[in-house]
Parts: sequence; structure tokens; C-alpha cells
Amino acid sequence: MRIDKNQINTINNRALPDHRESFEYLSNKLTTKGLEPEHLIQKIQDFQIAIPSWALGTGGTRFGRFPGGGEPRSLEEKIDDVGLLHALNAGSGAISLHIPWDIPEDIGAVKAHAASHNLLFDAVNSNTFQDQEEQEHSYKFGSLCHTDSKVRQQAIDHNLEVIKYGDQLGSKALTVWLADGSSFPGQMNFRKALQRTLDSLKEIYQGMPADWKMFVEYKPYEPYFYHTVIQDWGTSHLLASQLGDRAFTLVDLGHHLPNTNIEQIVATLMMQGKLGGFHFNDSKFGDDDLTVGAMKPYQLFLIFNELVEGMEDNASKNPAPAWMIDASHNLKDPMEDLLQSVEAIQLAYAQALTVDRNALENARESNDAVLAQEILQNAFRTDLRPLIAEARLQANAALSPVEVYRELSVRKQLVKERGAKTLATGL
Ligand code: RM4
Ligand code: MN
Ligand code: MN
Repeated sequence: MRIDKNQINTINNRALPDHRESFEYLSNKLTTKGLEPEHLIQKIQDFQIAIPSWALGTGGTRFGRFPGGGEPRSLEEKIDDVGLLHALNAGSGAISLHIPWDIPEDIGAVKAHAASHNLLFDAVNSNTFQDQEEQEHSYKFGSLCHTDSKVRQQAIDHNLEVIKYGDQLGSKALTVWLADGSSFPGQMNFRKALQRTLDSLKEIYQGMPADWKMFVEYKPYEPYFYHTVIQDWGTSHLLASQLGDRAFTLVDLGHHLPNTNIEQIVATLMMQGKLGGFHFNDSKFGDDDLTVGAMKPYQLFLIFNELVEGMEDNASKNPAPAWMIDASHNLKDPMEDLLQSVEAIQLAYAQALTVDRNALENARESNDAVLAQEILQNAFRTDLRPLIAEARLQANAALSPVEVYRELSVRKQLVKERGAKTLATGL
């Protein structure tokens, strides 16, 4: 299924008078503050967020999975789904593949298909946290950290294969997330496991094309519950530093223990030029994989405040980070969830762009905690939704993506085309 831009326009037109009124009001407010709405709109349009190929189906928990129907049955259909999202919000212009869940068979055809939807291929993701049927050695006791060199070699080879696919598709980065760890005290030698992981990563790093980056993701627990080899940003940063200039830390919002100051992690990594990428989601307790912004929108804003400050700092040596949603939805329609996610990310980004940075710096320098809070919260509490909607409108997308998605009965149509019992590969 493809959405015809005329269908979007017709629905947009109905909401246009209302939108014009609220956008004009906001526009005036922003201009009074010395901000240029058109400049902000351009920035929002340039900010593209990759959709992971595994988030288009209904995810499950270890207790069950309740698919909603019409799930994509192939990589082509996953690309179609991201194409639908991008047509609606003009902000999801890339797809991130997880291998072997999504092995591109006919590379030329897959590339052409993505291009027909105006989609690029973002970082590719390897998977050494599950055993595949044809696989010789098991990852039950780890992959890149395994005690047996044959298992490590198999995991290294898998990553090199993922790079090969990504290279053919035009990806420029490999994201490595390892489940490796242990569940019982004493089970694993911490130092040896980390050393072996570093050595294995070195081999993968050496196998990357010269213009590629490696993103090393961290996570404090799960699937193992006592220790994780790459448990936190410090460990990831240590590995990235030893690997080389093209290795970076990747921050996944769900991969922190409760109350961790994630915005500070962002600032520290950017100061070191080592923040490579971002996985957006939200959480209450752990790696809940909920819709970003659903739980802690203020935290998301504070994170973006650091990101914007880092990106706008001309002296910063941090390259532009890669943005991706990494969520798994077991209740909502995944497509609606992704539309909400992109909107929440754009909103937090736009809010951060409107922070009066000079005033904030002055307040900080004079230790005025009250004023600093006022400045941040003024930006956070200004309703910028009409600005995001205008950015979409100007890009020929939907004023209100979820509404259009529902009005066009996209899910019903997908169920009709694909069936009610299809299961997408993924979690
Ligand atoms: C992990 C981690 C990775 C993702 C897998 C599916 O928890 O977030 O980024 O690839 O889940
Ligand atoms: Mn992740
Ligand atoms: Mn995760």
C-alpha cells in the first residue's frame, strides 16, 4: 500500500484554518523572542530518524505475543511500512536493518525499492544474542566474549557479514549490541571476558570499510542478570577509545538503571567526541521499549538540550550522531507508535533549539539556579506542536500523522493485503 499525497492534502485542508491560526500565534511569539520560525522548520525537516526494521511488527514479552495483523512478511514490506511513515511525517527517511532477521537477497532490488520511498539505509545491526538454525556454535554462554575461540570467531564472522550487507546497501555504520554476560556470581571472569570482547571487536573494526563507524551499545542487565560485559557508557567508551577514531558509544535510552542522569552521559561523551548514535524509547523500570516521550518527556527534552548544545558548539569534535528509534510495541499498533515516537523526538529537539543559550550560560556563570530553571522550563512548556505540524505541511506530509493514518484505515488495508495472522521477524 502507498499513500497518495492527494489523500493527505484533502485531510490536511480540513484542518488548515485551525492550524494557520495556531501557527501564526506561535510564529509571532517565537519571532518576538528573536527566533526565526523558518530556520527552525528547516532544522526539523533536516532531522531524520531511522526506523528499525524490527519495530514494524508487534513485539512480545517472554510471556506472550499478541500480533495485531497485517505485519510485514518480508524486508520489502518492512520498507513499504517505513515508506508509509515517511509519507505521513517526512521525518522517517531511513531504515535500520537487523541481520539475520532481514537479510537483503536481491541487493539491487532492495535498494531501488527503498529509493522509491526516498529512504536511506542507516546503521546495520548484528545479532549474536540468539542462535540461528544453521549456526554451528551456540551463543548461550556469550559471543564475542566466549571462552571458546571458535564461538568468538563465528560471532566475528557474523559481524563481518553484516558489514558486507550494509556496505552493499549504502549503510555507513555497524551497531554492536551484545547480550554477553553472566547470571551468577563467579560464573565468568570479568577481566578475561572484557579483554576477549575488546580483541574480537578489534577484528571487526579492522574489517570495516574506511568510511564506516562502529557504535558500541551498552546495557546494564538482561538477558543475563548478574553482569553484562558492556554494562555502562564508561565500559563502552573504554572499548571505543581503544578501538580507534571510528568507534563510538551508542546511548539507548532504555539501557540505564533507574534515575541515571542520561543527559550528563550525553554531555560527557560529546565533550570527548565519542557519542556515535542514539536509540530512542522510554522506560519506567528498565529496557521497557515504550514509546519515547510517553513516560519522561522532560528528561527527553533535557537530553536534547545537551545534544543541541553539543551539536551547535563549533569547537566540538563530535560527529553528527545517528538517530534511531529502538522500541518494541506489544499493545499499540506499531505504526501508530512509531508516528508518536517521531513526533515526540521532533518536539523535544525543537524545544531544545528554542532554549536561550546565552541567557542560560549567563545564569549558570552567575550561579542563578532559579533563572536557569526558568529558561529551560520556558522552552519546555511552550507548545511547539504547530511548528512541527508546519514543518510537515511544508514537506507535503500530514498535519496530523496519526489522524490521517486512522482516517485512511491503513492497518485495515494492510490486514487485507497481508492477512490477519502474519508475523514479522524480530523480537
Ligand atoms: C537490545 C538493544 C539493541 C537491539 C535489540 C533488539 O536490547 O537495544 O539495540 O538491537 O535489543
Ligand atoms: Mn538499542
Ligand atoms: Mn534495548
